[in-house]
Amino acid sequence: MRDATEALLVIDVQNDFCPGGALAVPGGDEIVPGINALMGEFASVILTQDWHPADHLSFASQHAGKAPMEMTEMPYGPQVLWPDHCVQGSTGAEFHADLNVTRADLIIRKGFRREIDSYSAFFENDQTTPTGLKGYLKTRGITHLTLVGLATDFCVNFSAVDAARLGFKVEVRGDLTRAIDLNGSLDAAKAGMADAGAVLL
Ligand code: VGL
Ligand code: ZN
Repeated sequence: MRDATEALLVIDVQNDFCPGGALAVPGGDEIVPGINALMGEFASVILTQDWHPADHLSFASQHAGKAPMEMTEMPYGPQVLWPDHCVQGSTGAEFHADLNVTRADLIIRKGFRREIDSYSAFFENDQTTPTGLKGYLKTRGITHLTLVGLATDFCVNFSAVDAARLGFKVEVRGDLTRAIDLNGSLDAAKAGMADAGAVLL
């Protein structure tokens, strides 16, 4: 067992990001057994849950003439338009049925404001609106984070970069993530994590 300064942060292991889901990440379900096993090493396990209102502005369906995976401009910058996914209360928003959610100390939901998407577990996509996770971790004395989950190049990447910038020691277990890989996003994510000092194992 690792000590109390270390936590496992499990990003968005939800039905919609697994095969058969609305925004399926190839092999997204393959990582669940390994994540459950890794939970056994950590005293503290934190889960994130993508949690959008049905009319969320990251959905292509909210933009006339736009298709999923096209880009738009939001007040905070460029934004990928996604298929409707992880709608609050839907089956797609639930965690994968085999994920050991009982081990979670905290479940942090994100993306619940219609106007702002939120990839990172720490800040929404405007890069300034906090989720509160930083305060939770700091007040518990947690300084080291291991990240796993979905998707490597979006929510895991943004969470890892923000965590490293906030001063946490960050390791991403690449074998326990899977990527969307849209227009070079995986290579960009790897470079961005390395720049920020997040170690990709
Ligand atoms: C995610 C796209 C949209 C993720 C969430 O969990 O990586 N990607 N919403
Ligand atoms: Zn989302």
